[in-house]
Amino acid sequence: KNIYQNILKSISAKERLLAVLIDPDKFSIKNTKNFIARVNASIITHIFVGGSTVETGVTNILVAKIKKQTKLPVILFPGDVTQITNHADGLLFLSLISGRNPDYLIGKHVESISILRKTKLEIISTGYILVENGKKTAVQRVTHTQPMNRAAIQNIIDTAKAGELLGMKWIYLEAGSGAKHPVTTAIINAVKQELQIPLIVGGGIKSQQQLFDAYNAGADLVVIGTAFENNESFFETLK
Ligand code: 1GP
Repeated sequence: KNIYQNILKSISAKERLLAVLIDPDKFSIKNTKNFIARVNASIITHIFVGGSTVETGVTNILVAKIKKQTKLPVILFPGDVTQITNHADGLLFLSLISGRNPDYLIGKHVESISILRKTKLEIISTGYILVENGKKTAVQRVTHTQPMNRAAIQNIIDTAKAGELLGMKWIYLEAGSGAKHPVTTAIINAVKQELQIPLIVGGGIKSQQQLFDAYNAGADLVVIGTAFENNESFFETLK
């Protein structure tokens, strides 16, 4: 437990954090043992589980199976209330502050409380900012919101800062799963300079170079999903 406090400690010790994102919708549950063994042997520090569209009940079974194979913190990254399970350690309580859809700003959160009350999950308030990446993403489709223009850097900075001032524990700059272009280093750098809270970056990061670029620009925690799904040897290439 104490996921967030441990993250703050790691960041002050200048450690770089890396989360693998497992999307239950794209993941074969039979592969869990083998996949998590590779995660355990890699530089990955956190496991995120979630997706934009996941069949009800699948996340619960998958997370229980993952927890049996690893000591790494397992954190839900839910696209919907149905993905909440007490088998995980924590939950990103995501408010999509780049969009103007009340359901994803506060509505789903209110809906989730009766479920969260029955869990012991560590809830981590997260300002979630979708940045345009060159193609339409699942987040955009499901939430009916527009991503932020990648050229409008000041607007992205101001959105992140507003999230911090609302009391969010960290900001997640998201290009979307399978993004053509990751969030640019210029955006990461500009947002990082403005924030006192940690910065998560994800979406479209497929190489060690892109990972380093994100860290060097100021990302505290990077999230990678697709590159691990498509190429399991990617685990070994990261050092
Ligand atoms: C998506 O940021 C995550 O929510 C990870 O994206 O699948 O492109 O690595 P990728």
